[in-house]
Amino acid sequence: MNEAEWLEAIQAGNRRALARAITLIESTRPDQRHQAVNLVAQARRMATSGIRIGISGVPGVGKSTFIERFGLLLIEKGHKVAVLAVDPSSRISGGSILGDKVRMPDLSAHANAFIRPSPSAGSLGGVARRTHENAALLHAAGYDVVLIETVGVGQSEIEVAKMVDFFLVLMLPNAGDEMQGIKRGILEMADCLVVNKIDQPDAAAVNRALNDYRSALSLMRPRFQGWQVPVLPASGLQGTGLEEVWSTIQKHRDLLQKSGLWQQQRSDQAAYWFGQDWATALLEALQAHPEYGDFQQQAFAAMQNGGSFSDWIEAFLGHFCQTDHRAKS
Ligand SMILES: Nc1nc2c(ncn2[C@@H]2O[C@H](COP(=O)(O)OP(=O)(O)O)[C@@H](O)[C@H]2O)c(=O)[nH]1
Ligand SMILES: [Mg+2]
Repeated sequence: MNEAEWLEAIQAGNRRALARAITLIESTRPDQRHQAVNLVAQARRMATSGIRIGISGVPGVGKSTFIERFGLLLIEKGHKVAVLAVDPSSRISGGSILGDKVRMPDLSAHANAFIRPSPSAGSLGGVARRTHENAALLHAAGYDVVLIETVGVGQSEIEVAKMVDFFLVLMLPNAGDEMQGIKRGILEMADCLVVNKIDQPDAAAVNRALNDYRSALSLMRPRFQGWQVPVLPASGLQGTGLEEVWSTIQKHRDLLQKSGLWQQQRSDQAAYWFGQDWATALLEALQAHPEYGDFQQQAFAAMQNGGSFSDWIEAFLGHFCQTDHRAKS
């Protein structure tokens, strides 16, 4: 089966073809990586509609619960929903697959939903890249909404923000008192903030949190002109506030599409991930060269004796790039 036929099968709803493609994407073998990049590039050309939504927040804030209710609501509206996760700790805990499916029992059982746990192999960069590629594939497979859950700790949020059209951040109501401690970085990335678990009894804390976040955000420069980041109350458990979140996402999309920023953000992101693949593939190709290790050791030894780093980089490029180039032409 060539790539075009493979994608045709995926588009036609063949789950085995989709599963095989995801296995390919999650492979770390260089030849399979290269094929995966081809497949994803074609998938991206085929599926130009669809939306990717990142959902972040500290562990326990209610992301998985929210995603289950939100996903079911979107299916009711006629969408097909896929859920992916970026959790670099899933290799250590090992429980992410089971955990997410157990936490989303109704969604994972639904014919119009597809849930894929975090790839567990490799670095955060590798995990994120594969999630980004899986999202493109899932759009091609007809899952027009892809929800990406990420643990709210540092770098993984930044990676997810680079692969989504809309970045949603869940907060707890009682965190309002700790506004000082909230990382400015996450507010800067958010397209919408949700104060979750408003079903819990302390209504005063909810209102305080809503006000605190609204005033904090009003002091910040908007990421997109004309978009003031909304702060919405919700309860993922009870399903309240979810309609408002969805209409906010649609408003955001309309605004960005009108100004061309939607397409701009997409192509910036595609260029970023291409750069990651490109750099990894080049490095792997160089490292596969039989003299690579010796050369690096020589450079290291020379540097210990006062050698110049840039001289060695120059020497490296001369040896591995120009000689190879000349040999081929
Ligand atoms: N009261 C209340 N509890 C919730 C809500 N959403 C989630 N929870 C509970 O909070 C805990 C963590 O939820 P989970 O969705 O796994 O959080 P995650 O770690 O952010 O994915 C679970 O015990 C949920 O039942 C909510 O809206 N209200
Ligand atoms: Mg979760």
